[in-house]
Amino acid sequence: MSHLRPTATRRRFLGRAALHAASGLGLATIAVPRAGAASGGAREDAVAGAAARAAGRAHWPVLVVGTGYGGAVSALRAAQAGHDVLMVEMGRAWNAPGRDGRVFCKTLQPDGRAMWFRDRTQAPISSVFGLPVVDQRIARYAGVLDRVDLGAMDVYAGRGVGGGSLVNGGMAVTPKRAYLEELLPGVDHAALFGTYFPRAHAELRSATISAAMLASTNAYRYARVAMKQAEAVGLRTVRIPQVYDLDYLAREQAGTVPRSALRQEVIYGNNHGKQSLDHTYLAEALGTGRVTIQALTKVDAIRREPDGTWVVALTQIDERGTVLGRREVGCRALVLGAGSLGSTELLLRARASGALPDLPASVGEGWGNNGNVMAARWVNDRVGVVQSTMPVAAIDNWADPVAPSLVEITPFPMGFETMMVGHLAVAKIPERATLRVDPATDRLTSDWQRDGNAGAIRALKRVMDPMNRRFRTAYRSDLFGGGRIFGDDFCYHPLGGCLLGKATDAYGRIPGHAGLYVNDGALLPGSVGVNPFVTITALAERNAAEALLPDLG
Ligand code: FAE
Repeated sequence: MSHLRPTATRRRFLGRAALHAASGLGLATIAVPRAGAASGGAREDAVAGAAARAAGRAHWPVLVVGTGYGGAVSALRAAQAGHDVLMVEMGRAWNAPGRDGRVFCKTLQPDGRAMWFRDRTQAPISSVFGLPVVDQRIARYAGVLDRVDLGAMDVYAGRGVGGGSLVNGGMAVTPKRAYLEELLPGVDHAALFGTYFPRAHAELRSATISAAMLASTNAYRYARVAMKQAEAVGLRTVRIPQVYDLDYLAREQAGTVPRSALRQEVIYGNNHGKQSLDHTYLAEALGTGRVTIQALTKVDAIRREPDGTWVVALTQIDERGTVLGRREVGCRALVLGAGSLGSTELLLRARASGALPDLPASVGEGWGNNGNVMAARWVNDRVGVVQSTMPVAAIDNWADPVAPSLVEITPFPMGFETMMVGHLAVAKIPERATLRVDPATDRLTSDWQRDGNAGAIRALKRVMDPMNRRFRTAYRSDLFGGGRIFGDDFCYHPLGGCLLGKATDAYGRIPGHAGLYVNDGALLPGSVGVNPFVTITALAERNAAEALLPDLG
């Protein structure tokens, strides 16, 4: 077998098989066995191996923290260039079915699999028509969705092998080039848009729904109603790419395969159809035979030895949260892909503890919520009982000179006719906050202000008000608690904290800390104007190709 040069498809197949085998057996260490490789996962650098053995710890050429978009890209590209990679992920692998035969729990009847060590779910919507559709009692477990309290702003994040790709809405939107040029002046945008965005879309397997499918799929009636009303008031509507397999969705609609998008599944994971990272980048990375994923293992701290070796302190838990052990692992290159909050927190703690006192002063700065705000309208029209959870259409109001935004058309799949349509706005707002670790509570917090989203609300109102006026429809006030119309105190798109070209060089390297990289949403300055995972992926591809791989040699 070793004489074959595996194709990407074959690598993905091997990687998926390894994920299945490991999660079926309840193993936290996931790898495709490679002939001649050291057992137990630790594949040592020839030079650093002796020192690592003397220190009693494993040593890897490359260690990646987190298995989200940035981490997955970094691991795949390093492995393809011939480097052995350990990926450390605090969440579990999501591939083995539970006792009910499902990998992920039901959205409207959640259990411990729903949330990261909570006694109750904490869903974005607290009720509909006064029905408590969420916030149900659950067992404490290493569930797939986390809600991190940052003071005036809560942040949702995915936990598990695949990071945010496990829980997100799959919208794969390329930002406006002019806006990204404004945000990232030190980047070659011809290369980013000419090479790396297409590469990201291809690897993520995004596709745009055809006009015919959008027009004919019952489960997108809600999108058609909102598009028609938006167009009637002169707003521009667009179809947006998805990573959910649209062929699978068509088969769901035809009733020939088990339902996922048509069965209300999204924020607590999709049992079918979603081309999350464990089906794409991570499967391919594992399939190289050079990547080992250590799940249910958190990186608590990072430091550097005088000889330049990076050392991470790890805690491994089981799915119930029991600590199984703590240890240290060394590496030559340390890539932080723990997401905006995770990567920034590791750096803030390293600076505060004195482990890395010379980290740039700007670590923690430039954090934002990507102008996220949610609301819903009663649309006075039937929107359908069965609705696809995977949005494929939006109102593009970016040309608005007063309050630009992209307003996505989102479902409310309650299992009955609601006559309402949801909207998630991604608005251009200047508000940014600084992340810090609060010494009193020892928790990550921010100075985000409660009214920080006022501009995003204004942008969303400029889209929704004209439709309400024209169609005599109304905002819903029964979704976010307290009669509020806008869900403005939580976000899905945390960005920043370790900005490209400020806390790092133009490629995610931390200045003065050779071998330390940030390659995830922490690099982006609080806003990209669209849902961010394609941008995070494209930028990570660029940083891997133009900095990480040349540095690794
Ligand atoms: P991320 O995907 O968050 O991965 C970081 C990983 O690191 C996670 O698996 C963590 O568990 C892990 N981790 C963190 N700290 C540690 C540590 N100390 N030790 C070990 N592991 C650690 O980062 N974006 C879109 O573009 N389109 C959408 O439709 C969309 N919908 C969303 C819906 C929801 C409900 C949510 C929560 C997010 C959504 N997003 C969407 C946002 C998107 O998923 C997010 O921007 C990316 O996942 C961020 O990618 P990163 O690589 O930065």
